[in-house]
Amino acid sequence: SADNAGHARIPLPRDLFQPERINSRGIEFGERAAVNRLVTDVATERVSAVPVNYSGPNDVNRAVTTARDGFSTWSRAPATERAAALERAADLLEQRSARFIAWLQREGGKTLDDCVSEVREAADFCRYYAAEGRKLFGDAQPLPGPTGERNTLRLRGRGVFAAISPWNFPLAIFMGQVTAALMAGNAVVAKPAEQTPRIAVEAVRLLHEAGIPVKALHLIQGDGHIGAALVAHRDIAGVVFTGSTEVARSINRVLAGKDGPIVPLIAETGGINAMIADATALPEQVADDVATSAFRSAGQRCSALRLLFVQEDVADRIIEMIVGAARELKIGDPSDPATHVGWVIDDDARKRLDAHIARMTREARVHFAGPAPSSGSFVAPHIFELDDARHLTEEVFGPILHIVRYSSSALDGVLEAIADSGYGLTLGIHSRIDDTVEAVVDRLQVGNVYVNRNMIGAVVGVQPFGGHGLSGTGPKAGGPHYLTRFATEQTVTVNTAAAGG
Ligand code: TXE
Repeated sequence: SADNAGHARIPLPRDLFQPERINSRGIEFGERAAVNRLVTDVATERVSAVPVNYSGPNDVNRAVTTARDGFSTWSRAPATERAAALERAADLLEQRSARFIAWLQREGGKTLDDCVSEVREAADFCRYYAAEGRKLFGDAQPLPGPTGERNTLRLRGRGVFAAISPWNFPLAIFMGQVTAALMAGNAVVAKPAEQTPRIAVEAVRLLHEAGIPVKALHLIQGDGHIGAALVAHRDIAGVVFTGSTEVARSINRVLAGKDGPIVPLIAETGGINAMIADATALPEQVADDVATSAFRSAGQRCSALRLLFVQEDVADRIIEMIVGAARELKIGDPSDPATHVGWVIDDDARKRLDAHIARMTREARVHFAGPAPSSGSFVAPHIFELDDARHLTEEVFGPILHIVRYSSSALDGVLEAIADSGYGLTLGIHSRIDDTVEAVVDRLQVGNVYVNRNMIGAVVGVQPFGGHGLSGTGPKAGGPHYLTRFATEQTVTVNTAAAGG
């Protein structure tokens, strides 16, 4: 389980509860009436309403049209200049980390550890894409060719990118999408999740301050309707989306139905992530890694473990130890440094998870049902045992672990069940038999595989992250191929003979 030692309770910035209109300064738009979003100050438990002006279709149109204008200048800025702006953004993020941590706690209900690592990840994205971008978007690459001509290849921005992000990493994913698109020379209209609007406002202000031209980066606010309107706009040249598989599909349909250019979609979506523990696994380590992978961040990570396959010879012992590890987790106020499991994002999420727990309690064997504070959007860790993995058909985005036993001769069936889900995001294997590990890695088309460790880890530039199939289109965020998908390639062939040498 996570170790929260060493963090102090971070005071909330004084202006945090000042109601603020999000359409100030012409940067962020909001033609429609303010929608009040209830947020809880974790320190005082005071609930207040923050007015957030949702954008309307005119705002979308104005943002995209202005961004198109911004694109013509920004796309011509030297790559070094674009990279320098991202590096300044990383510095500013670090200088203001306390403020961002407070916002992440307040809007996202995240624990201190999670907030600290999220701010770091956001800064890592800025620096990584800046460094990659300097290499990729510098001078045109000379290509070999016949004498009498000169061939070069260069990468250029596509135009205006729509960036649509989820609430579970409202700073890191938001910044990752936006900075990648900008580094590649695009202008961006970003739409954050409706659950976490203010973090996005802070992030956009910071990027403008770091040197991204106001015209090249716009923020609109609202729910899926406004996201759909953005995607449908005729001048959108690309879409980067992170969220549910269902919404990615609906974006695909909108793009497919549009007249005009073919618009690429870069999508990172969910998963029913599995872990396999065989009889050679180290039980203590499995228990610790399972508890971290399934329950940390209240299970609200796309990489989180949902389905553990444990070989029957060791199942009783391992399950008992996992229950022991789950019992140790402290659930409650995310601003308390001792807390391991904070809120789930909102009451709708809590209700959906409670309904799943009720169904599992009827249909499966209950190994653990943790206690949760009676008020607030809390969902306690739960552990269920199913007799067939196929009973879990959709991603359950919360601190709920499902376990299935398998016999030593049935590993093939386990791999089939995992493959049949159609998802391919993360996979854990605990085994000390190299051949087993190799065979599993080889058989399954899964984006990120974690061997003999927990499934938390998508360190930028170290563990590029993203999945296959129902889990997304690739390329991997924080990896060396990511920026290229935000760009078009241009080959220039010059007849050097005609030019006279
Ligand atoms: O997603 P939603 P959520 C996944 C995670 C889970 C989901 C949770 O696995 O499935 O994200 O995030 C907007 N047209 N990942 O609940 O509902 C919506 O307003 C256009 C995967 O936020 O799909 C929000 O801004 N936009 C992951 C965004 O889409 C629409 C990492 C996402 O909303 C829309 C993190 C529409 N029709 C989370 N409808 C990975 N694989 O890396 C909604 N939206």
